[in-house]
Order: sequence, then structure tokens, then C-alpha cells
Amino acid sequence: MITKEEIENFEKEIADVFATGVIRAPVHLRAGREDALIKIFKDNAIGPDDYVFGFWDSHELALLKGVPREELKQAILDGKSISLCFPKYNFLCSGIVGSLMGTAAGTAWSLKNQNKRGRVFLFCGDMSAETGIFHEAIKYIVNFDLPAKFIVCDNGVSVMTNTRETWGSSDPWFKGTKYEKNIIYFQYTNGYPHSGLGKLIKF
Ligand SMILES: Cc1ncc(C[n+]2csc(CCOP(=O)(O)OP(=O)(O)O)c2C)c(N)n1
Repeated sequence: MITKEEIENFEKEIADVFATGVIRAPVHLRAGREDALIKIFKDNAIGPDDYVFGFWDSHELALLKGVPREELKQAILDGKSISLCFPKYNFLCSGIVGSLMGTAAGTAWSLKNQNKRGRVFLFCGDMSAETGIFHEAIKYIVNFDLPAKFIVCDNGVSVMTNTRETWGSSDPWFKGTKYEKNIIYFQYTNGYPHSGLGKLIKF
């Protein structure tokens, strides 16, 4: 499996390229959650048969799922960083908050009911986890005992808005509920700004 150092170096490389202005599309870089993500992939033995769904910040997930480094880099250079999709590797992302959660639940339903190998892992942020569609999708997954887990990567903010202040609660909504059994939750501090590099890049 890819190492923490390789993930860090990949993000640094993309940051350097983005700074030159050749990528004419948004890029969301992440640092500080490599250990947590590696542990989740290892603990759950996430492999080729499994589906990984992500959002705008999925470079690390693609590497961990087995998308070859250069294939991933080319997709990012082509402007696809926020919606990386590699069906060959069962790896699908979208730049739209809350999207894909129903798709993830449906994929898990299908895998179970067609007796197919593979499970579903959807990775999202803390604010995304507070949306109605997250609640509906995880309710369906838990109630029908579907092979899916939603992983909430909590960096405390939605862009620059404090998630806990927004919802008036010091905990995510699912803490202490039955839905926790299909949710993996961890906190981290992102070493990069939410999007880009925090400075204007001229194309
Ligand atoms: C439907 C929709 N509304 C708004 C946005 C803009 N947007 C992109 S990321 C984001 C923040 C989401 O916060 P969180 O889920 O905590 O993600 P993270 O901080 O981990 O990136 C927002 C509002 C969007 N992509 N889609």
C-alpha cells in the first residue's frame, strides 16, 4: 500500500504545479489525515472489489484505492481534481456536497441483493455529514444492513465556517445513535486552505 510520505509528496507536487497556473480548475489539497486514512484502508482491508466514493478532496483516497499515480496526476492536470472518477478502480467522486450518498447506498443495496463481492466506503467532511441526504442514506444502510460505511473526516470547518457553531452542538448528530455502527469518524487539522493555495493564481 502507498505510504504516508508518498501521499504527502503527491500533494506537494500538485501544489507546486497548481501554483504555476497550468491547472485551470479548482484543486483541494489535504494534509494531516494521511495516518487516519491509511489506518481505515488497512483496518477495513479495502481492496479492488470495494467501491470508494469521495468528493472534491480525494487525491489521497485515489492513491489508497490503487489508482496509479501518473493516471491520477494526469486527471488533475486535465482539471478533474474535484470530480475524480475512475470506474475501472471502483472509485467515484463528485464536487457537489451531499451527492453520491444516495448512490453509495444504492450501490451497497445492489451488491447485497445481487450477492456480489465488494463493499462501499464513502468519505466526506464534517459539514457534509450534517446534511439531510447523509442522514437518509445512512438510515437506509443501517436499517437494511447494507455493506457500506460512511467515513467522516472532521476538520472542524465547512470552507471557513465552524461546523459545530453552525449546528449548535459540540458533537456530530450521529454520536450515540445506532447509525454509528456504519460510520467511522476522526478529526484532523488540514495543512492546506480549503481550496487552492490561499493566494490568487492567474491563468
Ligand atoms: C451543493 C453544494 N453547495 C456548496 C458547495 C461548495 N462547497 C464545496 S466544499 C464545501 C464545504 C463542505 O464542508 P465539509 O463537508 O466539512 O468538507 P471539507 O471541509 O472537509 O472540505 C462547500 C460549501 C458545493 N460544492 N456543493
